[in-house]
Amino acid sequence: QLRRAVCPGSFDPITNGHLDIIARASKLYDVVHVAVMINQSKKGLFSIEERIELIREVTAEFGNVEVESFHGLLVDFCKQRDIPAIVKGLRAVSDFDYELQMAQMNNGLSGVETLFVPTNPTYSFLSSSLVKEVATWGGDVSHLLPPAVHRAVTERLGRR
Ligand code: COD
Repeated sequence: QLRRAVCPGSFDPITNGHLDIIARASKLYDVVHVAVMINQSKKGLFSIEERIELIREVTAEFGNVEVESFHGLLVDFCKQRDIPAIVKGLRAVSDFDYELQMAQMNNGLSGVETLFVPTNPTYSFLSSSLVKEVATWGGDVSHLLPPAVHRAVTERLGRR
């Protein structure tokens, strides 16, 4: 039986921080599912389809990553695909409170386990929202994004 895990998120857009966690998970598991969770109340810079396309492009080299979107609870995504583990990156203590709550809630709902991978310190300050803010005002974010994603962000926000 294949060992599966999921890396969930909004990925609006995927950053080098996300990619680092997915790459590390892909070495630990046979199949890594990347779940782009749909949150209607958050209007993104990229559509769900665009996010999936970008993630597929930058994870293709790993060879064992499957990307799809999901509307609903993460535990239901896991149940439907027989996924026993959620892999999350932890950036700082500021992430910890909320991540612990979600991990305990998800475990209580369905028994799914959450594994935390410590973020590569190079990316510990990195989030999709900060990237978007800095890029909006013309700041250089090229070192924080895979090249294909950087191109997409520059195109979407316009060159300055
Ligand atoms: N370094 C390492 N890891 C990182 C970095 C970084 N710089 N940035 C992000 N990550 C990792 C973190 O593990 C993070 O959780 C994940 O990537 C996704 O990040 P984002 O910002 O794209 O996604 P979020 O925080 O919006 O994702 C939240 C979820 C979508 C996972 C959560 O809301 C969820 O599970 N929603 C589904 C509905 C549900 O089941 N709700 C009940 C939860 S108990």
